Amino acid sequence: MPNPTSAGITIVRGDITEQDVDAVVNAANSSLLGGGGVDGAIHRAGGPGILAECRELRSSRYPDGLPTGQAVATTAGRLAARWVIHTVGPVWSKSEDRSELLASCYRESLRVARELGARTVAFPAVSTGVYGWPLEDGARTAVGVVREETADGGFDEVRFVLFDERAYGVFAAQL
Ligand code: AR6
Repeated sequence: MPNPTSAGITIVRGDITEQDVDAVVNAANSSLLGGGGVDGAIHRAGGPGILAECRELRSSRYPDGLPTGQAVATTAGRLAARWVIHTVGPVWSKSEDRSELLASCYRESLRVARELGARTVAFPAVSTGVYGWPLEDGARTAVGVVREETADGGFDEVRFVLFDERAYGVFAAQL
């Protein structure tokens, strides 16, 4: 069971593909055509329908790819969730502060979730894997934005799903 904290924000150690929520967020890349980590797991578990919708989005709304910090939804194929919200996190940079782009991923994903009418949303720790974002900093941004965005009570639950014990501990400390 997710561990309830304040204002409908919960954390759980587990796999994002197994979450029984209205919408799961994918840590995608601009191509929207899949990759490793969360992205690979979501496409594997959800099946080819998600990729087909992503290809359609590429040829219609995002011919140059989904820009970093933005979010867009597809249906969720075989996942328990109804929707996948794909967002593109920034690659960590030592020389440039890209925190606002990371904050934007959480904010935009929740904006899309609201538009869809999703009441429960699960997030992975965006950018903290392949994209190299330091976990503590990523968790601070994630928790800060989600707190702000859920303050009006627009969601029943926003769940952070952390794949390993260390990430779970870091998010738990932030909450
Ligand atoms: N469920 C929950 N969390 C997971 C899962 C899972 N199944 N698998 C990994 N994590 P990453 P990014 C954790 O690399 O850094 C892809 O190739 C992982 O431990 O998935 O935003 C995309 O196509 C880490 O803490 O996403 C992009 O090219 C966190 O999820 C690129 O990686 C995010 O790791 C995006 O990189």
